[in-house]
Amino acid sequence: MLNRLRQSLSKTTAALGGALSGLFTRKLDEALLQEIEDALVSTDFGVETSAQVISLLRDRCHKAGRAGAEQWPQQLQELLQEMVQPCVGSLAIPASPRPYCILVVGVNGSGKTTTLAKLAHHYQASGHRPLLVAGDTFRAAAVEQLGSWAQRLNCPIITGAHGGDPAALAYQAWQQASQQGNDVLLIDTAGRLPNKPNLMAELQKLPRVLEKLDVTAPQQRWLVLDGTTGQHALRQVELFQQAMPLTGLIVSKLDGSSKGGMIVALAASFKLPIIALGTGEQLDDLQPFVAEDFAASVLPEMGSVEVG
Ligand SMILES: Nc1nc2c(ncn2[C@@H]2O[C@H](COP(=O)(O)OP(=O)(O)OP(=O)(O)O)[C@@H](O)[C@H]2O)c(=O)[nH]1
Ligand SMILES: [Mg+2]
Repeated sequence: MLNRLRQSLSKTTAALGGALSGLFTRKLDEALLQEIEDALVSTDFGVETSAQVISLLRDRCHKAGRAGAEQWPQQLQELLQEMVQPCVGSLAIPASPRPYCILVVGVNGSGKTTTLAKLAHHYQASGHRPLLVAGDTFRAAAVEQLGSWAQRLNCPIITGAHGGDPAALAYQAWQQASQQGNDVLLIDTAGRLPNKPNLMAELQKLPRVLEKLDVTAPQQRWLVLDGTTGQHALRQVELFQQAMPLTGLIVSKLDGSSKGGMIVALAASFKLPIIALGTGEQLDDLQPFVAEDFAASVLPEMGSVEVG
């Protein structure tokens, strides 16, 4: 599992390892702390989170005395693990209510539809009976894209008229799921810029309509973030959160040129659960977020470093 995560995140996590390479054998002092901070900023930790990490690392290593100065890479790894630990989310679905509604939102192209297919695959494999909802009714290609995943998954899908109201479709899907015994409703939505009020108003209508059927629906509102967008993701979280209280984040495309620091920045800035990580375009490229594995893959193979 760790190897798999390491492998999938290898490009992402190599970024910090690369930026820190050459520093591991040095003892910690203020000059080195500055260089570590630069490495963090350059790998998408962002200015604020980098400063926070450095301040915590300084205190921690200081407390550990001489050993602290030498073992700073281990201290840094533990620190990163502790920072992301409170944000470890879960894909697990409680025993009730039924259907359990998961709404997926995000900007254009962030990976929503692909993530939804991966979620359907995951829930099928864990014994659930998902129903896909093609809530991106504006582009025929979007409906076709989800439809072809549904076919591959042999998973039922509900689609509406082109340009139809996504909220009305979700309402209809909830009723169908409840009649036909589908326990998980996976609702796709059109990509949207969160600074466009009319698009956000349309998104807000979806939970309002579902609440009429079940006051607790949709139980999950997950924002899918493209892992390669770095610090821009933080602004997206803020804006989507203003429109609709989010219950979790999924970071996609971590197999690409992303730099893992944004995950730590997300954890430090929002305290929202990180539900899973997308690490490719295939159905099983969705990994649970495990703090220890993440920290281990961000700073790999330090055990062998000799401090001089
Ligand atoms: N490498 C990689 N590509 C991904 C991942 N997730 C999605 N993609 C690709 O990113 C592109 C956009 O993915 P979609 O799932 O269509 O994104 P979307 O958010 O539904 O896009 P819109 O509906 O247009 O807003 C597609 O080419 C996907 O195959 C991932 O984890 N890794
Ligand atoms: Mg889509």
